[in-house]
Amino acid sequence: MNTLFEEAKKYIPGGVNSPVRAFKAVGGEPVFMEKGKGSKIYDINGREYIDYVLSWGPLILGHAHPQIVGKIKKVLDKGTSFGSPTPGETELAKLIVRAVPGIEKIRLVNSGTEATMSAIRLARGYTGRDKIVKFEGCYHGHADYLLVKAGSGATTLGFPDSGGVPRDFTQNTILVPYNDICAVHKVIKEHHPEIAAVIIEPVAGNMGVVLPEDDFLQKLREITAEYGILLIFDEVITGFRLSYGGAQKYFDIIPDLTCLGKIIGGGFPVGAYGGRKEIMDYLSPLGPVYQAGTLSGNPIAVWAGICTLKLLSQPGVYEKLEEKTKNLVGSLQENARKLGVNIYINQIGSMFTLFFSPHRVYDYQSAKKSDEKKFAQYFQGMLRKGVYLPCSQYETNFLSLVHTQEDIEKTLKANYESLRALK
Ligand code: KE4
Repeated sequence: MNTLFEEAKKYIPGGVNSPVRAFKAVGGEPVFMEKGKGSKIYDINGREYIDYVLSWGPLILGHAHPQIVGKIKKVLDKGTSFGSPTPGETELAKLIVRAVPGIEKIRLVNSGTEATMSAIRLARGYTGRDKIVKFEGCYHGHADYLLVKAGSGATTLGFPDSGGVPRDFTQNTILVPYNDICAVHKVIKEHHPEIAAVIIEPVAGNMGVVLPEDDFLQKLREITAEYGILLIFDEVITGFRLSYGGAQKYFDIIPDLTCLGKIIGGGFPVGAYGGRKEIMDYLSPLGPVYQAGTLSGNPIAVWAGICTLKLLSQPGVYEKLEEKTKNLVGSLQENARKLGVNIYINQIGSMFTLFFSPHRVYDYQSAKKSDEKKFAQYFQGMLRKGVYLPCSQYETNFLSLVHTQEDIEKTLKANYESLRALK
């Protein structure tokens, strides 16, 4: 019995401040962590794990990067928040504008949820239209109208997928299957005068990693532009993960609005949304679309973000990350082949998911064919061997710049033994 967990559950619903952390999908009780250093994370008993969660994506430079810690210690001495403009906010905004092709202006917020919620309000304000289109299996944070599940049929008006979301809050949300450009065409043909935006994870990370097929993003860009519908790339995960300009640079597809989070905060709470000037200037105090935040752009998170982006802008960073990840994934596939275990891996850049499925995974329905029980057994096996994976089949594994060859070899050994134990 984990007394810390029992104690936490007395005061915090489910003992966690974000549901996925409760280990519901993998059984057992969550591990309470106390510190991180580089590619490692340590639980309260000092046990070391190789970390592939990296705080669900932000820690591309690893835990407690000395240059970030050093910078933040200095910034802290000057105070933590002023509720006024500060030079650092302009510095971070400039770095992002220069890096991300689709962003001419940007607004900092405090989470990915705030970023997507605000981008959608802005799209509605700019177009004067109410409906949005999202893709099944994509997660964009917990704004009411985004917590929707599909009804019957391929393209449907969303139904609430959470308690507390009134039915009519989801009336303007249309769901289509990921990678299904025909379904998108159908919806747009039918509803285009009312559709403000299409929002998508350009590489999905919340049904496990699911890649956009061939020219799916290109066709999505073309049809939304044709009907004056704003294309919103939710790059909370892929922003500065897939490349220094995110997925839009990696695939050379430019959205109208981009949502960011995770990496740009360097481990502190930051989100952001940005896009073309004429859209962004609809925001208060210039325009009619309101959005605000007490701690938006606070100096601690901003300087952690600046430090992170400067380190990521060094030449060769993303090539190194992708090569290291490809090597790991190739060996994971080899282990499974040798053992005759059915797995399907999607990988891009330094993100990957090992699906316990013999089938190709290209959308939510195919991802859901995975054997969740097998995944849970595998997760627990890896945990016992000192490898800390995301505690759900439908999440993304991340590598950092500081995962070593020794980490990779230890991971492969643990993987082989954990897969063998499933047979
Ligand atoms: P936050 O509000 O959790 O900062 O961001 C929401 C969000 C928006 N868009 C994408 C593509 C995201 O992945 C997220 C949050 N990601 C999840 C895990 N994949 C965060 C982990 C959690 O919910 O605890």
